[in-house]
Amino acid sequence: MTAAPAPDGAELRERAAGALLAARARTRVLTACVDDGELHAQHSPLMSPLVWDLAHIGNQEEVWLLRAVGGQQPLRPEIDTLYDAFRHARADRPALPLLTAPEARGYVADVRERVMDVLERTPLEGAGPLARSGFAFGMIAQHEQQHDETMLITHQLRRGPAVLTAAEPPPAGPDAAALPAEVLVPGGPFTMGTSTEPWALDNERPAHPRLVPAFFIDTLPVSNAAYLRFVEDGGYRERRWWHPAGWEQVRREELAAPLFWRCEGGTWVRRRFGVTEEAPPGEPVLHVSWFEAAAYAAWAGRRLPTEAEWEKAARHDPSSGRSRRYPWGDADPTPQLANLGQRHLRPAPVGAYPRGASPLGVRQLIGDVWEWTASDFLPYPGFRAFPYREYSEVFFGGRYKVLRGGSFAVDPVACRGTFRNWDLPERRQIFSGFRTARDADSA
Ligand code: AVJ
Ligand code: FE
Repeated sequence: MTAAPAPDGAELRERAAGALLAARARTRVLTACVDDGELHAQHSPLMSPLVWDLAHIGNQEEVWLLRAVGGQQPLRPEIDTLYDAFRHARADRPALPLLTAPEARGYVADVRERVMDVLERTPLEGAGPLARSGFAFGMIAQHEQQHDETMLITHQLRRGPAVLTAAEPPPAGPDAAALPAEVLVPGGPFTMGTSTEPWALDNERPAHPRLVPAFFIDTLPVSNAAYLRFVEDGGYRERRWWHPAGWEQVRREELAAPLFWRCEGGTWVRRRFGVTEEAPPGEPVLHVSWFEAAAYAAWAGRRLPTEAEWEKAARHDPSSGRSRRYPWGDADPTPQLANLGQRHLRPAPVGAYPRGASPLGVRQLIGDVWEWTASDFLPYPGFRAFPYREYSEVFFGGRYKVLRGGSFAVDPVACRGTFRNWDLPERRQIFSGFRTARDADSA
């Protein structure tokens, strides 16, 4: 790591307070732009009603910051099981006796007020493992931001006119058309994961060496235009491109294009936050499953990058041999470097954010779209569940595929070069896209 001075207690406290405040500002936008009745509606069986996410955010904050860190008694012990994600499947949550929207707002505000007192009084330097460096506060800010992305997915699934708006993302860089299609990442070891990033979650730890043979990776995420060639080449009608379970899904659900796409008089249009528009050719393809991403890659004579390849492309600095926090270096993301934080409600065109490129020139690894990798979600060597098994450990084992890099919908606090997301290979409501790779020795 660079020799930045370790932050002192006041700075850690300020960072934690800022992260909590930013998360709440976004939560407020996402839960205030529809009327309270609609907060109870279920827009898809894959998602909770927004009012569940809202109170769940407050409940997790109460459990970890008021009870575990602050040593306080439960405010409302009777609601814990309602907001335990492992107790009730998402599809069943609308039928629960949930807090009403005003009750949920009151609850999260009450929790937050008390949390700010706990933050004032908790020493963050030299504290126990939960509070050290503000970890528990950072974890809860990340949790809220993760649910803010989840709630944005619910908004995307919601029918009816648009209620959310945002500025357009920047265009592709002037050099975009001249970029090489792929970049060679030399073979050799690199450091994967982290033992030093203070708010990194358990599954990103510890830092460990990985040997990654030379490979080529796409300079840019796969665009709608490229994906459309697969669609129009009959990709969804040819079994040979598909994983058997993916092919079964294509047949069962009669899939022919990414989620939210529809063919209207020979033109593909897609619905995006209540607006129907032609899928912009230059934008990264969005709302594809792992099965679709892998099928496209097979059709293109390529494959998905492994998780280790993705992280090496994003973090390895060939000149120093060091793994950095982000593709551009160790500095925190800014609006000039990556499309994050729901500033824009869509990915930027492929080739945008030239300043965010990796040393080898790979672009848009952070932000825009979550990128499916070939890899199953598994623990790193030396993994220790912290602070609770249900954050990561119960998802290990091979049912879930890893996504990397974050989308336009995720806040910087929950996105970094080491951050690992995961989902089932059939899921397509998430803000997922991909890029492809190939072995360096494959002609
Ligand atoms: C890391 C995005 C898969 O939303 O299921 C939220 C994050 N964990 N509450 C999810 C999470 C507990 C998690 N993902
Ligand atoms: Fe949660």
